[in-house]
Amino acid sequence: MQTVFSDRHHLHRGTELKDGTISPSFEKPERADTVLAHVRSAGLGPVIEPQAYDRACYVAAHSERYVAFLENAWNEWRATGKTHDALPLVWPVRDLAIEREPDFIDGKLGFYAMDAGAPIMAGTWEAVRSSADSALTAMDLILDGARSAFALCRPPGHHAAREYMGGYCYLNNVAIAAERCLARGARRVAILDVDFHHGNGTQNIFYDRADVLFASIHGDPAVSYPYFSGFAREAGTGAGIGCNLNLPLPRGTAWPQYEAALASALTRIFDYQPDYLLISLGVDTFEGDPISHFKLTSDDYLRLGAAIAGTGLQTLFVMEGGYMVDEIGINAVNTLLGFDQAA
Ligand code: OKP
Ligand code: ZN
Repeated sequence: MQTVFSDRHHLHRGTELKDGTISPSFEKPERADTVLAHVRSAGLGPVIEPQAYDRACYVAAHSERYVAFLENAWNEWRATGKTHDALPLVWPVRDLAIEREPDFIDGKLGFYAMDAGAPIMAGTWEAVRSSADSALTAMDLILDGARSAFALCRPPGHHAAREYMGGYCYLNNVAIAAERCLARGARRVAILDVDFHHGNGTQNIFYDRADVLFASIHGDPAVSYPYFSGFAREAGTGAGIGCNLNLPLPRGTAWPQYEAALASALTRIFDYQPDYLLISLGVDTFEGDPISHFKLTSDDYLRLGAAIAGTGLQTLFVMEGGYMVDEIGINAVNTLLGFDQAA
């Protein structure tokens, strides 16, 4: 299968508040470079650069004013004299006003963020665009007939909602790709999110829609980030009732229990009869991941890929999380090899 990758992800190298200090983010450039190295050494297939897409493709999944915020945030921050990463520190929770976008950048950052986990610096927008463009380019390969494609996206996207960033995510790459499918004539699209963390952003974007099925297997939000989304009772709203499937699993989940959840997600996807399958491929379900709590092994990712291939659907893989840098290349590529061998 072909991989779409842009070097421009290097323009984004964020920091993270942890243990009382600012240090380099777990979501670092070496992640994507390691995956690329394994794509090459495993001989997965050609690696190509993304095409440039119109911002209307991003606005399909996000609000116009949110995309404008992302484009302008660094310049507005720099205009206040600051040179370090922009981070929000105040949020409009519960009874506070959410009707009005603040005029000043400090307020805008909180208005358009769910947490302090999505820093903005000089190169962030350029990197974020290249990541979304990689998903769009890989999607177009599939829409033009390929059985599968791999969008090696960085930064990731599945925590980014219609109108907020968070959890290392800015534009929701898989949602933007799903909208591309529909714009190019698909009737129904299924998204399966196998990242350890619930894809709250993807759920948010499609929650009231019947043309996109969102299924996610993730750490129980009672004890895992993002805490406020991902519960089993969240099944969709309005026309989208029944088109959102959350399968939260306990800390310590290993392959046997994971496989059972995967089987029920794949059955639901098969019954939905989508035209295309999109995978939010996070490999932070690995036993050694520094910020997650499942116990999958490197061989389990071969089984994951094979199970996904069993649907028989044309499938786009979109890179999300995975933080054990030495292993994420092996585990991501094992998923793709497992798919290819079973397809
Ligand atoms: C992203 B993905 C707040 C950040 C807390 C966020 C984890 C995001 C995971 N300071 N940690 O789903 O792999
Ligand atoms: Zn994750």
